[in-house]
Amino acid sequence: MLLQTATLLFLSSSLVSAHYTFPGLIFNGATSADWQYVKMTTNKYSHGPITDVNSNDMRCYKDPAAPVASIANVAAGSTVGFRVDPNIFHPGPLLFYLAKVPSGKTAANFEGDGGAVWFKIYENQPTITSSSITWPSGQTTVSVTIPRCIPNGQYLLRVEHIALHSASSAGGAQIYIACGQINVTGGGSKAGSPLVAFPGAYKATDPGLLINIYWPVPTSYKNPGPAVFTC
Ligand SMILES: *[C@@H]1O[C@H](CO)[C@@H](O)[C@H](O)[C@H]1NC(C)=O
Ligand SMILES: [Cu+2]
Repeated sequence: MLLQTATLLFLSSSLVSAHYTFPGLIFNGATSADWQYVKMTTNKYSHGPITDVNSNDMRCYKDPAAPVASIANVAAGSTVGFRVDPNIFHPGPLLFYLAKVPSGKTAANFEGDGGAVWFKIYENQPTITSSSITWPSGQTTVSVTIPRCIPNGQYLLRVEHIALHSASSAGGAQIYIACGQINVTGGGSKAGSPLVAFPGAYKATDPGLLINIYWPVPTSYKNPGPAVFTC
């Protein structure tokens, strides 16, 4: 009994310290200073997750007092990433979304609001065996290819990691996000789609958010949100 209590205490404290943020943008082969090109997030110190998918935090988790961040010039077709502080510790999928900045706004003053503006450009899939479902974990950087075909202009690049270790009850999934500010050059003429809104795209009861990943071991996994855009 004592041993169990000690184990539980250890587990819960290690889970708290396992939270993470995405403060550095990686582009043109270099990692920027923290929050230089990424909207500073409310969890910059706590590293804590969003658990309410109906919250406006689902857009960029932006700290209301965030300083204005810069806009990174990146080529369509190039790889853009985020430094993870400290690393992706929890089990769950990694997703990336883009939102085109509407005319009259810049990536620095656009918050990803205004309805259906987001399209998904990447999601990974777990490895499922008879005894476990697992995702890549421990990454200190994560990255995505900016689609070659999207029109030039400013976008928000939203990284999202969904931690599923306590997702067996609604609201238990932990969502870690941040938005980089980019200006895409050398692109094409195919606008991203399908477009979804945050909040709105996810429900707490989506099968990819309300799931016991331990027992019985799932035999399939469906990421939340829309289909991935392809050029
Ligand atoms: C975005 O890129 C275009 C094309 O290179 C450039 O003319 C424009 O000034 C850039 N905008 C920003 C905000 O960097
Ligand atoms: Cu955590």
